[in-house]
Amino acid sequence: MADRLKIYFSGSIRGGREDQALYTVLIGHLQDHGDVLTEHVGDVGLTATGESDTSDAEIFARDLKWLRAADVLVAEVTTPSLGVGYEIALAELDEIPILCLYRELPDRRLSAMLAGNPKLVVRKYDKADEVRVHLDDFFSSRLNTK
Ligand code: 6K6
Repeated sequence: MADRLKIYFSGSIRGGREDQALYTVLIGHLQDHGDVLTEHVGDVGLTATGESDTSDAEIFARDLKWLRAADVLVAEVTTPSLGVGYEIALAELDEIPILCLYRELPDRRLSAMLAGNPKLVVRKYDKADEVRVHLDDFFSSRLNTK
């Protein structure tokens, strides 16, 4: 049997947890396509200002290792996050295929550094279930590039 894909899911943590419940749903959809290395991003117990048993240096080293091992990066980019932007840039440098998922909101506009980047696949959606189609397209068309 072929190895399951390793998927790095990026979503805001210290940038704000407004979309935490949505991340959980998206992670569930992603698990239909492979193993999500970063399931904790959807964890309701992980708050923007909360403490964790793991130091920032350990989080950085662990996440970097997972990112470098990933076959694909999928990022929810509606809530702006320095960490998510950083992970996208690293994945781009490592030539890991990247899908950015974005909800259009009246008071938000996606950074030009993502919206204008031809190396990224950026897909807009409204409800979480609409993402399934974007994931099907992305995983069927992009993954032979690595
Ligand atoms: C506990 C309380 C607050 O934060 C924690 C534990 N932090 C993290 N745990 C795991 N991954 C993290 C953590 N902080 C950032 N990341 C990584 O950066 C994740 O892979 C996210 O995709 C991204 C979020 O960055 P920020 O800048 O929004 O935190």
